[in-house]
Amino acid sequence: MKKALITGITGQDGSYLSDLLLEKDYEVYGIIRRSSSFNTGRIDHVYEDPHVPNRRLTLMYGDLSDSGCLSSILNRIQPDEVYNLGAQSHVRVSFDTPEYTSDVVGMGTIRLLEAIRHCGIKPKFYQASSSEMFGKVMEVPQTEKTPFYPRSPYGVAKLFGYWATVNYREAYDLFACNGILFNHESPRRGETFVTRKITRAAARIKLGLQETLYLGNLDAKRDWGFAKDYVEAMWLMLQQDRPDDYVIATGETHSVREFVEEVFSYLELNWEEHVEIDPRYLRPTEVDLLIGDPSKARRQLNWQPKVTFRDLARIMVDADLGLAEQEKAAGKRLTW
Ligand code: NAP
Ligand code: F7E
Repeated sequence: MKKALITGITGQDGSYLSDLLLEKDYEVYGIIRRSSSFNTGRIDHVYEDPHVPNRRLTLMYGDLSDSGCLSSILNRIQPDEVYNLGAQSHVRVSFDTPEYTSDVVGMGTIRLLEAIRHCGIKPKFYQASSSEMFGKVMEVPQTEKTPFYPRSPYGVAKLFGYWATVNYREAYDLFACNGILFNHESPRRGETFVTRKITRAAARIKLGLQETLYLGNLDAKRDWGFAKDYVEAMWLMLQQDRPDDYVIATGETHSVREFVEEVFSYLELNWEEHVEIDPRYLRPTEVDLLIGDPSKARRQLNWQPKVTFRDLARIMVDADLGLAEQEKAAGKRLTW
């Protein structure tokens, strides 16, 4: 039975990846942070679903800012595969906490790679690289060969992690891959990322729980896919004969305004009556346009996205309508 170690297991992607790996009969080990409130909401279903053998999921406390804990976890588990998904992943917040973001996202990757290098075996390594590294894009669409131009402390730190991964592959012959993933969303998406913020608010507006949605730049364009499709690409990268880097995207781009229109029209609401612009949500430097070219992943991994832009919006709205109905019945705000 293969063993996988996941940093960031409590996040959107960590939860979908652990579902996938458990289905594939892996023993899954996840690093979680100590928190003053519960932070395992996205993986609790593993323990509740009688069809999922939860004894194969083990959670351990740790942090990407603590090299000692990373080494001892690696030495103890001796995993076959390591997925580095842990991050302060919010771009806007990275302008408020640039040093912390760089430490966890950039240095955290080096700490984990060093722990791998010294753990006595050579696990395969997946690095959660990001389309934010393309930033002020030098080419449209973006491919594995497009030069980088990050526009935020988050993007800069991800670029450090990207190159660290390439360097450890070349210097130490590690099976290390960068997945350059474009934005991917789901009902498990954090509520402060724009798609979920929109679907969550629109569902609450529909049920009369909220009146207004405050947003920032409606003109930004993103290549949005479905998170469940994207974690499959992570796993596929580590099943190849050779380590490599891959763009994972849909090849389509839409503005934030288009996403708002899609969601509100599905709910038969007029978005212009509910959306207001709040400059607090603007960024000092913006990434205006992202659109990825996933043809290498299609060719070499036989991967392609299954969920369209419209279906993604609908999957998220349907889930958030369910949550809003529960909130209405409970008379208070809920998560999940
Ligand atoms: P997410 O929902 O924000 O999850 C981030 C995870 O990292 C959470 O489990 C979080 O723990 C953990 N974490 C935060 N700080 C940590 C630290 N100091 N040490 C250890 N773990 C820490 O992010 P996601 O959307 O699942 O994304 C997964 C990864 O892919 C991230 O690295 C992100 O930057 C990258 N990425 C995401 C996208 C996207 O569109 N989603 C695209 C490209 C790349 P808590 O639950 O305790 O906060
Ligand atoms: O913003 C605009 C905002 O925060 C998307 C992370 O997963 O994907 C994500 O980063 C766009 C931006 O995602 C609001 O200015 C307008 O142009 O949902 P987001 P992101 O910054 O693209 C990449 C690939 C990652 O790697 C990251 O980890 O939407 N926008 N109004 C807004 N954004 C937010 N959050 N909130 C607003 O009110």
